[in-house]
Amino acid sequence: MNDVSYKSLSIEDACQRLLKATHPVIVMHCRPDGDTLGSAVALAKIFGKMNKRAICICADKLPKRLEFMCDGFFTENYTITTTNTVIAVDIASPMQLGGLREGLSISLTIDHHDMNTPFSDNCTVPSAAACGEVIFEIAKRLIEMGKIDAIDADIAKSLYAAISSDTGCFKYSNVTPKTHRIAAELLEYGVKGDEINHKLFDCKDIKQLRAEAMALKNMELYENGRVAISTVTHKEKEEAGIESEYFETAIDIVRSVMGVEIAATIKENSKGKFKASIRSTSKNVAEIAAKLGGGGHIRAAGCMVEAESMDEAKDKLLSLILE
Ligand SMILES: [Mn+2]
Repeated sequence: MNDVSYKSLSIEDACQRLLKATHPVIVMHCRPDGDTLGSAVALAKIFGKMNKRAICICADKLPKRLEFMCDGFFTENYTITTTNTVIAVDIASPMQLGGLREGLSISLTIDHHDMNTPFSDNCTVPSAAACGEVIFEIAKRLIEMGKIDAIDADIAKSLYAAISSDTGCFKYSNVTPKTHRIAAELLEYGVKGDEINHKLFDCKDIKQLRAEAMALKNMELYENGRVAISTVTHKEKEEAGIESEYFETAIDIVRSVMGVEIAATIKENSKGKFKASIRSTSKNVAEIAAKLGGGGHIRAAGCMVEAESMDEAKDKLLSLILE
């Protein structure tokens, strides 16, 4: 992949690429979230308006809580040939293609991450809170070009879910006035925001709640309560019968403790593989993650911690946080 320079595309360029696409296959990032799924499904619906049948694929299984967003476009049974135009959404680096990394020829990536490792020609809008905002801009441009008639309630629903998902229900620091303007417009198209937000944020699988309870039970505070770290070992997960996917929101419990400025969780994904998620209200945690070979945003980052035991992983991370 070295020595290849990929083009940065404008919204207009991206639209031109979409118009030329044949048998579109839309790829989501591994460990899919609401933004990658909502963006992919919205784009598939936009293709539908241009009489192209698109499918949405992912290296990993969809978490149960997001299944309501699929609308029949997500599939696990597919073959990709040279006649398919492959488009990636919400993917910042080739790593995030997961098991699909080998053998996929991606024509276009539509994304919003500021720190990225390009792996195809890409239309990236770092000011967008969610990839869903970029897809919205693309839909608006396609309307101006006369290529689709409108953003209907069905497309609007997917875009709204994507944006709400990546902004934590419009409450993270990535939210801009424009985010709200787009969301307001989507509501005008008939989206039931309350229903979507209930499904995304208020209703949790019992396993997810048990995972959050475990995160709280295992949480320890340092530095007079300014740092909180919670751990869960492979053994603990197995004994509780809770799979890794249910621990995605455990970090939110840890960071919700009053006074905590830096929150982290360390999950032992499989034996000896320690995955850390770090959140901060002040310190640059992307730098901490980078020291361990990971990355992310200033306030939200992640990495793998090389260690023989959970205690060692925790000590390593804690000493970097306290530096
Ligand atoms: Mn996103």
